Amino acid sequence: MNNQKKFELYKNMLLTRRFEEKLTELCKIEGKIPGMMILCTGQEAVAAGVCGALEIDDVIITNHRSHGHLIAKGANLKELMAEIYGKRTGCNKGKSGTLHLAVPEVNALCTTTVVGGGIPIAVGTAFAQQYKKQNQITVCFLGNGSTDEGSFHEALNMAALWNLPLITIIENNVYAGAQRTEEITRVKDLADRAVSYGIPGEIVDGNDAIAVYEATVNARARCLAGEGPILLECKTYRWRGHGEADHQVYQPKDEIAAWMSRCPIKKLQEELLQEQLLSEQDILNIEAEIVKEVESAVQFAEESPWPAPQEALEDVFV
Ligand SMILES: Cc1ncc(C[n+]2csc(CCOP(=O)(O)OP(=O)(O)O)c2C)c(N)n1
Repeated sequence: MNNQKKFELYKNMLLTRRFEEKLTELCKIEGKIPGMMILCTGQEAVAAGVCGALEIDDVIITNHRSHGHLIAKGANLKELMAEIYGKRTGCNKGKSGTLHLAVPEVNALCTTTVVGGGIPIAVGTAFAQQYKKQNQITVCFLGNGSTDEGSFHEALNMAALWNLPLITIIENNVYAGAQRTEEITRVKDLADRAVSYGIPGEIVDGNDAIAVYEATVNARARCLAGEGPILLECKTYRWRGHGEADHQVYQPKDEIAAWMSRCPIKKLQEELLQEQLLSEQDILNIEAEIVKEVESAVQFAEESPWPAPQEALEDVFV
């Protein structure tokens, strides 16, 4: 992996972290951000590593924990922030809010909050890519909870049977809502579920952006070689609650602390320092640049107009 890519992964993770930290502040100020707020804090290495291995033409289909995926795929930060505010300048003209974001310019086609709802859509886009002989693949991001849905099993079976260019990323962050994985399934490693469909399933350290990147590069090459789908289970942890209104009473404090000590951003930062690819001063400069970028996204969103009521039915199927 070249040094440029390592910087890119680092910056991407940091940008997502600072963007979401800003969202945690904003959603506590009444009237700033409407609706539920779901963050991927602690899981940034999965988003950066996977999307860092993709080309812009590759499609991603994501779920309710999508900010990191969209930022890493190259979404415009100002338009993303404006959308989360519900403003007309947002990437979906203020109609999606945070939970249904789509950024078609970078082929982030769909965020669905229906658990397990993304994978049948991803089978559709992967089928189209194969049918049209496009040199592109589809990536579907799912939480561990979605692997207990029927849609997951039907879709993977079909993708396997048709040899589709599909990478399924399971972000196993230990919980689905307030339930631990072991309360829901006896399967310890969700990557094992791939065996049922005759496709490979790999376990990846989801807090190691470089490991995630390399696994995705290999998986993508496999898809493009026509060898069919693959499942990657990225083992990670969500630092925050299911949503920002969740007080995490069911998450043991020492468990959270143990995973926080394995922060994916700190990990890569230490590696870059050790390899002398970054200096302490570079870290301060990158940090300042990112904080500025987030602040200007907030300013853009604040200053943007609300959509007019008569625009409510534009660009939607009714
Ligand atoms: C079909 C369906 N069932 C239930 C819900 C309610 N729900 C929203 S998120 C969630 C938990 C999802 O857990 P997981 O897939 O592991 O993703 P995570 O939130 O951990 O990233 C549930 C049950 C839903 N949105 N859709």
